[in-house]
Amino acid sequence: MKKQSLIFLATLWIALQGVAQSASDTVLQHGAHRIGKRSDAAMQHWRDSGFGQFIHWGVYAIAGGQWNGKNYTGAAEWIRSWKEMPNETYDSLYKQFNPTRFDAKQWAKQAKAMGAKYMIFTTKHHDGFCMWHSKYTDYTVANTPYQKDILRELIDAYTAEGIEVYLYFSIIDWSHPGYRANLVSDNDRQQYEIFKQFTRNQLVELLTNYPETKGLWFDGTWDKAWIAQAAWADSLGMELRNLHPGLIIGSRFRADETGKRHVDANGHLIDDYDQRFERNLPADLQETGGNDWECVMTIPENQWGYHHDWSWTYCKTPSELIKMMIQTRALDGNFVINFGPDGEGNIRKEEADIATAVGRWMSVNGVAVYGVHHSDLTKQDWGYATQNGNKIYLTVFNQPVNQLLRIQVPKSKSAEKIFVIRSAKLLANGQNLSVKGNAKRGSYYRDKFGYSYFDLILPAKIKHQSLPFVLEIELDEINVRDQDSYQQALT
Ligand code: 2OX
Repeated sequence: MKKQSLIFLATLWIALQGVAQSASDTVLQHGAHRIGKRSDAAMQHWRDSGFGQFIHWGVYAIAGGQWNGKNYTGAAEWIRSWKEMPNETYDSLYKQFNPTRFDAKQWAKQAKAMGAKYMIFTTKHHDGFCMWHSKYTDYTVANTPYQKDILRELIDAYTAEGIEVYLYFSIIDWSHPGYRANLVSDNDRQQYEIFKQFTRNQLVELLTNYPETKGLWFDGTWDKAWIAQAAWADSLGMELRNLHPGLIIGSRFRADETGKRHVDANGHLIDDYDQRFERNLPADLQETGGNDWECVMTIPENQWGYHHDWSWTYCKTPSELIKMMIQTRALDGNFVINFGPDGEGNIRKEEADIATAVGRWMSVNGVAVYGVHHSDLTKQDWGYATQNGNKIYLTVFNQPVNQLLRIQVPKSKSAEKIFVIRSAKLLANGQNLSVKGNAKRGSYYRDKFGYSYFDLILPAKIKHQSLPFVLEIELDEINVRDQDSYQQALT
C-alpha cells in the first residue's frame, strides 16, 4: 500500500474515533482507559485458561458459620457482622488459627486434577486478617500459632503444578482504624487518608513480595467512601500496573468520577474484565457487552468461607457446575468454582468429590473448555457450543430420546452455499459418528428461516449418562447449486 493511502486511512481512523467519542460521550478522566478487549499475551492467556478455582480461607473458617450452638445462614465469612457474635470474640479467633492439616501441595494437586488453570486466593477478606506476612499490620498469620506465610506456601505449591495465582483483596477492612464506609466528618476524611496509604502499601507489598501474581481480584469496593476515590484509585491502579507489567485487574476495583462502577458513564467497561457475574450468568452474548468477564460460583447457595453445616443449603452437583462452566465458555467468559477449607486446613469431602468429578470430566472434555470462544452456531436446546479454530464442541445436556441429535448449522453468507457437518467425533471414546442427511450425498433439510439441520447418529450406549457428553464437529461449506437432489422442506 502506498504511503499516502496509509496516512489517509490513519487520518480517517482517528477522525472516526473522534466522532465516536465526541458525539455522545461524557469527558472522563477516570473512566475506562481502553475501549474493547485487551489484546496482550497475558490477557489472552487468562482468556484461554477458561477455568479457575477460588479459595476463601481466613479466621472465619474457625467459626464455620456457627456461634454458641446457633447456625448462621448468611455467608460464613460474614459472621463477624452477625449481631449475636461479639466483635471481640471474632477478633481473637486468630489466636487459635493453627491449621495443622493444611497441605498446600495437596490442595494444588487437587486443583490440578480438577482442571483449574488458575487460582484466586483471599489474601485479606473484609475482616482485615492477612494470610501473608504483611509488615503494615499485626493482624496477620505471622501472629497466629501457625506463624508460617500461607500465601507463600500456596503460591509455591500452585506454581509448581502450573496453576497461576491471583490475589483476592478486600478494600473493606474492619480491622483498620482508618477504614470508613462513608466519610461524613473532617476526622473521617483524615482517618481515611491513612487507610488509603495503608491499602496502597499492602498492594505494593503483595506485588513486590509475590511477583508470581498474575492479577488482583478486588472486593468490598461498593462503599461510598471508596467510590469517591476515583482519581486516587485510578492512579493507584496505574502505579500497580507499572510495577507489575501484564497485571490483570477486574472491573470491581474502581469507580469513575461520576460514581459509576464496572462500566463508566459512557458505558465502557472499567479495567480488564467484567466482575459483575458473581453467582450469576449472562443469558446471551449481548448481555456480556462483548467484554471479557468471569463468573465466580459457590457450591452451596451463598457460602464462600467454610460452614460446618451444609445440610440446610442447596448444593450444586458436578453436572450443574459443568453446565454453568460450558455456558460461561460459550459466552466468552471464565468460570471459577469456590472452595472454603476448614479451620484445620481440610478441604471438605463434598468439595473434594466435586473436584474429582469435574476433573474426571475435564480430562476427557477439557478441549471444549480451554482456549475456546463462542461458536458460530446459534443457541440450541441440546446444550452449548464452544469453538477453537475449525473445531466446534457440542456439549450435550439434553439428550434426545432416540439416537438422533439434530444440529442446526450456521447459515452461509452465500445463497448458493450451505454448511454441512464434515465430521463428528464423540470425545468420550474417540468414536466417529455418521451424519444422516449429509448434503454431500444428496438431500438436506432447510427450514423456512433458511437454517439447515443435520442429524448425528449417537451410539446406543450413550443414553442415560449422568454427565453431559461432548461431540467435536467440523463443518464444510459446499456449493448447493451442484446438488441435483436439493429439497426445500418448509416447516
Ligand atoms: C454484597 C452486597 C452487600 C453486602 C455484601 C455483599 N457481598 C459481599 N456479596 N459478596 C460479598 C463477598 N464477595 C464474594 C466473592 C465473597 O468474598 C463475599 O463475602
